[in-house]
Amino acid sequence: MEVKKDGGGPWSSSGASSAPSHHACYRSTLIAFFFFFLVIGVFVGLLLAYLVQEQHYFMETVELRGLKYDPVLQDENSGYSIVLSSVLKSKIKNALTASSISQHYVDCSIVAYGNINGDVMATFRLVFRVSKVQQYSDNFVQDLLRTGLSSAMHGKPLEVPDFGEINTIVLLGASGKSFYAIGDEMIAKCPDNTFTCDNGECVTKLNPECDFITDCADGSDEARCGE
Ligand SMILES: [Ca+2]
Repeated sequence: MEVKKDGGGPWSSSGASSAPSHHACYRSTLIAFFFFFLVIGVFVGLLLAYLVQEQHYFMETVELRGLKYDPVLQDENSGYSIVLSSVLKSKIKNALTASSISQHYVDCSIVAYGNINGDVMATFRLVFRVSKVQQYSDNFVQDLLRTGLSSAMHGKPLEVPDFGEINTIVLLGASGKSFYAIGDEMIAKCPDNTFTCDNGECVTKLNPECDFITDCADGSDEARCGE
């Protein structure tokens, strides 16, 4: 009993003398708690921004040079439409699942087929699942497609069994002023009246070189202007 009293002495005496500071102590504890929860809140917010993923859609249009257009493509149950869609989807899927963002790729669906100078034009929708903080730009997705499709074609035509082959895939730019030609090295080059960027992009604007406006996604049209 006495030991306990002695032991408690210093503690209880200091506690008694600081009775007015009880409020200050209480307040600082409150403030500490407030900041603690604030930090936790910010942390959880950031974590959610990283973890919560949402779907992002990209629409891309390609010209399939060498593959003859047929109106039956408008019927999605026709053999031509089914075969071509499956070829395109599998090539696009392979291109994207082999890339750095494979775990974010969700799906590709063919939205429409059209006729461009007698060849097939296809519009497809890509779906990615990404967090709010890592949204992709159109250029980024086009770059992935270009690299993936180039390696899928391997400089050779892409076969569409029973219906023909695709010599060159022209990836039309989202901006409409530039595009990529992918495929056979000999055929898949930019048309004569366009400018070829280092990354293979074709710019349709007249004289894009050294006009102080970046026209190529890689900036190569403005890169060698001081020389
Ligand atoms: Ca330029």
